[in-house]
Amino acid sequence: MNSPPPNKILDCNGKTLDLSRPQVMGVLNVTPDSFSDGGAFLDPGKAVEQAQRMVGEGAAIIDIGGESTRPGAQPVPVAEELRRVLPVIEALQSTIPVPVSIDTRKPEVMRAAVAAGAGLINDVYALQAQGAVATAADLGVPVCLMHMQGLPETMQDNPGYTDVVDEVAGFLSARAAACIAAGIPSGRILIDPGFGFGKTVEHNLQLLRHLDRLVSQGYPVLVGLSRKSLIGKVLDLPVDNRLYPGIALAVLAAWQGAAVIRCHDVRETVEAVRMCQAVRTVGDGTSLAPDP
Ligand code: YH5
Repeated sequence: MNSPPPNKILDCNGKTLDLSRPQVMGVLNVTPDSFSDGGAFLDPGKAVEQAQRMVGEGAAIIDIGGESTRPGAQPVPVAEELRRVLPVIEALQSTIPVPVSIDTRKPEVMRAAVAAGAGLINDVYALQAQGAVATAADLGVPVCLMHMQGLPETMQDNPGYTDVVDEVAGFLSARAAACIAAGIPSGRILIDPGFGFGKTVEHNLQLLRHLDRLVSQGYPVLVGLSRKSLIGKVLDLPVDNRLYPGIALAVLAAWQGAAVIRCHDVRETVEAVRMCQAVRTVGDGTSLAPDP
């Protein structure tokens, strides 16, 4: 019998993220204007409670962002972003066993967040801000590079691609190459097609339909589909009623080999992704499925 491939364990500032099987990233918003939680977790005590609940439900990493990427959202000054995220990261560092990822584009926030214990940099600007690549290289934590067309203010105005899958794949491999050139080891890079960031419904569906092409680039692929407008647009559902279709999309991503599923509804997503993985791996010696 063939032995399974070696475990892909990422060192996230002393905590581990095991990417030998698909994992769930729980979203913790600490912005007062976030899309779907309405700033409910601005209080660090509440944020910690919510993060602990998500870990109990099976989240392997918790994502914290202090700046909204909502179209038209006001830019947040560094000091305000730090005020939002640092108390939460500090509190979580000692209370949860899983890594915290910091969703930011600002090198100053990356530095302070990692000093406070954050273990992964999740940058929807793919480290394109001045000094961001060098900072991430210096900090030595894994990075997630996301694709976005345009900027949040205008990205949904008229997104256009000749071939969305080719263009997103090309952008991500170029950003990965820039990171490697700056000294970030390839084993510390994750890539993300950026669902909803400068894409029409059709673009988003194409990217998910062909996610295996991104997976075949060799970097772990992270996807964020949970509660997003593409679900609202396909099914005409408000943000509060997007759980089941969001699970369907998470399964389609995991089925094609996505490594990390970023979501708000951790318990449901973990169950779905584990079930999906049981089917994917049946017979290979790593399966969770019971023996016949
Ligand atoms: C992502 O895909 N997304 S913030 C609109 C919604 C609901 C949720 C209208 N940060 C991603 O979650 N980081 C965000 O309903 C992300 N990948 C990575 N790596 C947007 C969001 C959301 C937007």
